[in-house]
Amino acid sequence: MKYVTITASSYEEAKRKAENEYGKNVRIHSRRDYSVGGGLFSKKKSRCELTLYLPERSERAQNEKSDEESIKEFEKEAQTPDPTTISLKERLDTEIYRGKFDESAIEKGRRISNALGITGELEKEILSSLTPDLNIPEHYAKRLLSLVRIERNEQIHPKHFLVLLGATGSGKTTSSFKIGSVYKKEGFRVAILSLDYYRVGAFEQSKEFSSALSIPIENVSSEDEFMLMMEKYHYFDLVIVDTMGLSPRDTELNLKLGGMLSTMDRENSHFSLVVSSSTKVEDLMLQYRRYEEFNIDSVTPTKLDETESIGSVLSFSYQTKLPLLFVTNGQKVPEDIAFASTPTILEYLNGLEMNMKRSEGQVRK
Ligand SMILES: Nc1nc2c(ncn2[C@@H]2O[C@H](COP(=O)(O)OP(=O)(O)OP(=O)(O)O)[C@@H](O)[C@H]2O)c(=O)[nH]1
Ligand SMILES: [Mg+2]
Repeated sequence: MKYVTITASSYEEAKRKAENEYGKNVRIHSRRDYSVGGGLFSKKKSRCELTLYLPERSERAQNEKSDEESIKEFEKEAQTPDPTTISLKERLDTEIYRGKFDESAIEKGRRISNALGITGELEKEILSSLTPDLNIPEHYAKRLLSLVRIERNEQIHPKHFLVLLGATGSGKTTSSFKIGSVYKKEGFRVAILSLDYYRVGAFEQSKEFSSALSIPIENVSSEDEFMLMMEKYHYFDLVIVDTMGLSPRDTELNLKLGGMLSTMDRENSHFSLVVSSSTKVEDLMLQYRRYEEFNIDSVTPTKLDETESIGSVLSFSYQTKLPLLFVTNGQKVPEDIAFASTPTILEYLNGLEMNMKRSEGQVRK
């Protein structure tokens, strides 16, 4: 018996060389994957070294069948599994093992994720695209931005009704006036219907915004009134519906909100979930589940000025497949709002140094 080694740029190439040289039934004893080069001016090259076991002629004849079997067995072990049948994490681990990624690239990526608060599926998707030859922060940012979904169509051509839902204090009322002003400036006729009737003082505050911004507001407390008001503002371009925060305890109130919203023409309505940006992903998911039955269409993150990074909202948006509609970044009504956009998001990816041009369209301060 005899051992020889064959080296090539990939396993497949090495195996092909071995078979050309020693015949189809060549027996692979072991395999080693490694990289060479990778200095300042050259990329790393991957190599695969196969050690072959060459039986003596007589032994080879006897073992012909078992050679074939052992090759098959080896191949089963050595090949990367079918990517469609394994999880992202397994694929990443396997590809690190095979030398396609090096661990330092992934480690750098993980550090960026931690700094930005990017987690879950979004993080895995970004990390799986990192290779050592890339400028990691720049590639991270580009990949991240390419995965963020933005509700452009609704921004430009809003449906007749825009319903703002979300936890108590998330910023629904202030956002409804901010959004109303954005479209009013574009020449839209805008009205607000407030379903926040039950709280003392809530409507008074809204009335003040209403007269300051010349956006009519109506207080609605029953399904009949709601239908009447939808009819009254039928000829307006945009009717924003400001709702009360669902209460985990007050089921009667929740049913009432559900009842009123169920009277809406869903085809002409867009439902956006208003969330505070400083909320953890797990808590955002809880909020989402509470409102899931309403078939939410988008997410509007608020209070960007109060958070270090927009990461948890982006992870949430990716996980739930909810595109971003607006973002708000301050208490000033109507100024502190912008359409969600790539430049706006870039502005809030603190800690990420990028060679990316920050273009116009940032959140107005
Ligand atoms: N810093 C900051 N504060 C905000 C922002 N948006 C809203 N707020 C503040 O958050 C508080 C709650 O805002 P509201 O608009 O009343 O929230 P809401 O969702 O209507 O609250 P409920 O009606 O009680 O459910 C107010 O003090 C707002 O000024 C923002 O973008 N940044
Ligand atoms: Mg409110």
